[in-house]
Amino acid sequence: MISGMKRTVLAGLASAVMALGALTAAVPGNAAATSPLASSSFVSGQILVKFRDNAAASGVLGQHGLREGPAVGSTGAHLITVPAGKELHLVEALSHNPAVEYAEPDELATATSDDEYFPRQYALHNVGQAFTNTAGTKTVAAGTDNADVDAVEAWTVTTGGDTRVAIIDSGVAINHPDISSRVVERANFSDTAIVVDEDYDRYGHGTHVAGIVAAARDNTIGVAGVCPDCAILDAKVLNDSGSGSSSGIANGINWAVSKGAQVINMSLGRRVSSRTLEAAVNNAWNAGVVIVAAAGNGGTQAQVYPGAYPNVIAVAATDNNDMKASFSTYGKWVDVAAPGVGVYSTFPTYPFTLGGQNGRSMGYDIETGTSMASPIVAATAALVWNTAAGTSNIEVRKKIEATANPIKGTGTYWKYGRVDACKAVGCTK
Ligand SMILES: [Ca+2]
Ligand SMILES: [Ca+2]
Ligand SMILES: [Ca+2]
Repeated sequence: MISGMKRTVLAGLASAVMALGALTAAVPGNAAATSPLASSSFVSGQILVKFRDNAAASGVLGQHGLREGPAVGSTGAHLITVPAGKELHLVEALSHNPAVEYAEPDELATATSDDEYFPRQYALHNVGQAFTNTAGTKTVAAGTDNADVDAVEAWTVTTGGDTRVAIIDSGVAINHPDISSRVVERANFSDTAIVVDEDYDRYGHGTHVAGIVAAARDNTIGVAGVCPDCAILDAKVLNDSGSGSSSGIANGINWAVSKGAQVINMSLGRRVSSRTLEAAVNNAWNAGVVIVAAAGNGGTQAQVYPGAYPNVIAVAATDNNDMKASFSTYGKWVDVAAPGVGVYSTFPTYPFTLGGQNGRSMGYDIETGTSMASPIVAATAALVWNTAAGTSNIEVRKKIEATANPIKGTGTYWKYGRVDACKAVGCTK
């Protein structure tokens, strides 16, 4: 009877956990005509034009249905408002006019991050860019300016200061050039035997979640984490197929607390509550840890644990237009939202289960789910720990919830809004 119950528990958890990480249908698969590079490299809705004779400006612009705009300092160029999507077309047309010395897009040269895939990380910095997956076989259609958590702006205040974030998941790949160096401690509570290094994450989920939190920023390769100077505590509780037990997860939580975790992320869950899991969560909260978990991918209001426990921040998923993802679990019990559709991050550099299931590339690729939204919030909590509000887990949680952007659906799909890292750390935009 005991073993039978155990099997039931394991099966329930496995399906729920698989569902959190294994969604593909929500990523738009249609190839858009827009070149991802072109659309990601300049500011939408404006171009720069310098006239040979400013007296001709009004007439030339009028031919294209445009109006004069303000001078850009003493450069002689003017900033002209144009319809979004027409920037390159109008630059081309105006360049051929003899009265125009030059016309160019307003290129984005912000001090953001030189990481190869950073322009695809709309969750951190959304300029309305479209982008593809690593293989170039799927396009995520252009989103909306600033449907993001403003991580770049938040970094002007803090980049994390070695704050310890525990990733309770399928493990973090060893020897990954963009995330492994951020892992300060690791332990295995899953039923996977670790024989060689690759056994630490053959599923791929934990490596992706860890990269969302703390991938190395500004090292030219890969992606940048929301909290790029955070330290990762890698608690492997899920096996190669993404399933784990309540006892394993509880042990992972206890270990994380003992290792000084200030934030715990759990991109996992199931419909059935566990008194052991809840006790571990409450002990961690009482020890001062901020605890964040995925709301689930059921597309219903059904509560998922551990996210539904009062001491856990439950996170729903939005897309690059600040709309609720269709698959995201929602409801008044869900606390906040964060981007969770087509989120770029690290994957193992060797074959892994999610790669085969969802067609993801080795090294780096997109993944979709509330599993991807949760670590964005966990990383934001880690950033807040490095500010004046970082006096206790109560204050950090309060700051994240109070500064969330009340996007459409707030009050229905989630209580507080889509998390805003910039406002959470008190930066100015
Ligand atoms: Ca932004
Ligand atoms: Ca990087
Ligand atoms: Ca909760």
